[in-house]
Amino acid sequence: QNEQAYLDTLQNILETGAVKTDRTGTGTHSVLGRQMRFDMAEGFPLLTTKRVPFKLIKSELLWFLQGNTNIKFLLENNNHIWDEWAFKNWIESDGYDGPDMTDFGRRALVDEEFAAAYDEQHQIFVDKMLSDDAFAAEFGELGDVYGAQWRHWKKVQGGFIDQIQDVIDQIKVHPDSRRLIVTAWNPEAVPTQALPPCHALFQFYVADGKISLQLYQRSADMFLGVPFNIASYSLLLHMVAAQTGYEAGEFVHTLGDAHIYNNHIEQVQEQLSRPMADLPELWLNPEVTSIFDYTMDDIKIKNYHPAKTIKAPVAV
Ligand code: UFP
Repeated sequence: QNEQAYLDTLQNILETGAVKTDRTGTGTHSVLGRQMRFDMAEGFPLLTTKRVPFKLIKSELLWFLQGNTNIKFLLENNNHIWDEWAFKNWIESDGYDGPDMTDFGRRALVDEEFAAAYDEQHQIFVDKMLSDDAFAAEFGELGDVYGAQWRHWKKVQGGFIDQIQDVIDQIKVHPDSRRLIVTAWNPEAVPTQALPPCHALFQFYVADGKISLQLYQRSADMFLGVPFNIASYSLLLHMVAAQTGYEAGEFVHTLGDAHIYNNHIEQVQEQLSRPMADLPELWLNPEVTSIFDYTMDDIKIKNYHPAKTIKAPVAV
């Protein structure tokens, strides 16, 4: 089944990956160029060999689709995956007068006392974000992230491009087009981006009454990031399928630098030793008539019976 493609890629990277240093200083086993295919007819590819938190995937994708680049919406949904980037805005500002938080990601991993101080400041940050609109507008804003590139791509001559609306319109009018592309990669923005887009470009493809999606992901943290990315783009595929009248076909996941961090190896081995269960099913509310109108309650996963979570440190 589908999940095997993911497990095989993990195994292959462990066996053949080059030992490679990286930006975070953690070190990886890495390969260039791998591809995994997920056929939506086999079930929704939310991994079963460890629990993947679908709620976070759902709220993040809705956030992207809103064109929203302020983490307040995520916090309201108890989603903390983008917190660090906004937290950094705050601690580097004049308004911050707490203890020094420079390089907090790395220090929190190695220094317990610092980690406790960080947790405290992080909690203060989250509380302020949720209770103070002006604070949220100032420090919750991430700027050039997916929501901006997908929905408000800045034109050189002024004005914006809504790539998601445009691609959906194109799918409806020219389903056989070979230009059904959305790009997040903007070379002009890269030098000033804290995290240049990992999922850089994707393309839709229609044949035999089915719509498929291929993603080019330039950099892939196979253990922590990729299980999210697979589910997120499979969900997007289902939503676009529902809004264009096609059946959801395949999600084709093409990876650039596909790596396993050195501090994830035991976790990967644990996961590889686990049996797979049947994949769950996705339910989308059929009454929603625009891709921009889905809410948290319009998207549900059914019959998800994963093995338990496997914890691992995030490389920052
Ligand atoms: N990463 C993912 N998927 C994502 C995301 C990040 O795998 O959706 F946002 C990982 C890839 C890499 C790191 O390990 O985050 C980004 O670092 P870099 O920019 O150096 O590639």
